[in-house]
Amino acid sequence: MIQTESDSSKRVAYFYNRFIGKFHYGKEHPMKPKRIIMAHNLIVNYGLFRQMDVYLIREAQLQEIRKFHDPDYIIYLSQFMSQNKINFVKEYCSANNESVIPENLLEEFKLIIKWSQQQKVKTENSEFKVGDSPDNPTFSGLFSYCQLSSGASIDCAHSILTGQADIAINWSGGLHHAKKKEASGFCYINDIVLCILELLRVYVRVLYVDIDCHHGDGVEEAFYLTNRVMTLSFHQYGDDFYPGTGQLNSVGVGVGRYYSVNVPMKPGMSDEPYMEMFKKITSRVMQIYRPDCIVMQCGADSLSLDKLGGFNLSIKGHGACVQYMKSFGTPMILLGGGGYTIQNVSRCWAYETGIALGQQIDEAIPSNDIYYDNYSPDYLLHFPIRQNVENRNKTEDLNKIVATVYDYLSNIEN
Ligand code: V1P
Ligand code: CA
Ligand code: ZN
Repeated sequence: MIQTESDSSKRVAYFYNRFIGKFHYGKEHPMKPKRIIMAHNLIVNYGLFRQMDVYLIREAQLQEIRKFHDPDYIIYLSQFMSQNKINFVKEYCSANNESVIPENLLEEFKLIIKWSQQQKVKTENSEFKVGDSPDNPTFSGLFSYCQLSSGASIDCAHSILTGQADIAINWSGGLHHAKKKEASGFCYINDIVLCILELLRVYVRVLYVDIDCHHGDGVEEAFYLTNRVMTLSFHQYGDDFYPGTGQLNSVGVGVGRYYSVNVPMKPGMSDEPYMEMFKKITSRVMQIYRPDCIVMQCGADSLSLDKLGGFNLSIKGHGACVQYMKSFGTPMILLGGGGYTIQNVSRCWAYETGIALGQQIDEAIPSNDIYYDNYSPDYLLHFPIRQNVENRNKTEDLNKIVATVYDYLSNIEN
């Protein structure tokens, strides 16, 4: 392991709970929570966890989720809480033995009871359609999965706000498509919005940077009308690529005008042109916006060979974006997101955990890793990217995008 920076003194908070990896969207579904366990195992076996403060992820409480989501939508989703938990709560509350319930959970438990009673009525004529589309199936413990993913992102915000960490990491977060009362694109609860809302209790300006191959529509929509959050998404766009939003001219509305930045690109983007775009745009954004904190969604479906995304980035190229944002020295939260070739996702997030710590991890995958076989045939950290892939973005088109973004940003008063 090589120390890459003199300032490896950054305090890093890392949030993990192995239960996250146990949830299952279904056999044919591309989203595999198991990749979070795989990334964690690499992080442990590379010895990175010893240099971080490792925290157990807790479930976000219903009141916390309500800071963004519609109460009826939460009631609807909470029916997919694990049956064990509901039985446990009912048992204690019906025995009127509230003292047995830990005090900090009492209010939460009372709400669950109240809501589970209302549930039947609410779900029978529900306007919510979770489970109707293959993208957002219902599965056992779905709501607990959402609570864990968002509990960690909220706690990332707390660890930054209390000064306990300079960088906080939640690879089980980054679910950027969830809307106030709608699940979409594999996302049900928007942990990122909840995290940013927590930061806004203290900070004046938060910058959101999204390098997932898809447009960060849920986060953009949540903050479209405000100048206290600037959202910046790099994504594949066109030919019906999901979700179809994130055009260059979607810039925000009202006081939020020019605080939404979109960088739509065609398939085939490789490290060099991607990094050039990324640096040109983020450097100008940092100079003009001067955020108090950066929240970065590190979706790994922008890597080469992803099953859904069409970009052609290497892990080094993806990680260079994280390194570049870190170099500004602003407090930062790193979240996961998409990523569908799971052995590359775990490689990528282990590498980026190293970047957060200022450590360049070894090229050889640790042989004691229980997922070692997944890294065949080379058992190396960096996988070979697709060769002979055409980058369908012309240099002049990319330059035009940068010029237009600069033009939009020039409307922001310094
Ligand atoms: O394209 C669609 C649906 C079908 N249209 C009517 C819309 N859905 C995509 C969703 C991609 C979500 C990406 C999430 C993230 O940004 C953040 C976690 O990475 C989709 C695709 C696709 N190729 O784009 N769904 C599926 N594939 C899918 C395939 C098999 C089973 C279930 C869903
Ligand atoms: Ca994106
Ligand atoms: Zn994605």
